[in-house]
Amino acid sequence: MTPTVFILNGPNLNLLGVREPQIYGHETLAELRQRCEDHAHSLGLNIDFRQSNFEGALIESVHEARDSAAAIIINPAGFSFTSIALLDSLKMFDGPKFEVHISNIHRRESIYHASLISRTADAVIAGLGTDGYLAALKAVAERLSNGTPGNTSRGLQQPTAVLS
Ligand code: CA2
Repeated sequence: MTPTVFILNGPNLNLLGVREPQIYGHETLAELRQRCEDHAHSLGLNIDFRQSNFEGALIESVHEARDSAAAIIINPAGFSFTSIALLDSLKMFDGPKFEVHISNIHRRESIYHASLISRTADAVIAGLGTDGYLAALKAVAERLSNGTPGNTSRGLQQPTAVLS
């Protein structure tokens, strides 16, 4: 079965491509979604791409991912720096989880430096623009095919040979 990756986007990212293009670029969220879908299919993955401005809705998506997703890619946006509740929900997800930021949060004002979500993310990609989502998808595909933790029955096939 083709594994599904949840791609979750936090508050205000619905305005991608509309506001502050000097920071976030010109691509809209709909265009990004299409690019992610195409890239995922080329990697043998399905995606479920969501955006919400509501903390609880994002948390419920993470809960849903526990049963239906092999991995999570999340751009928590402003909730990165405030939401212990979102952090707690992600801790309950056993598969690979990658945090993506379009901008390089470490080069910005100090309020953007300390992501709570990074405490549970397997990896953080920041500053690659929206290509960071594609890089995360590639990393997910590699993780799942390597059989590293998180590759459960929901993931890709187990490797045919295991070196010891
Ligand atoms: O760089 C990122 O992806 C961020 O997660 C974006 C967040 C910001 O709080 C993080 O520090 C870094 C802000 C998202 C705001 O979304 C907008 C989208 C388009 C135009 C303006 C804001």
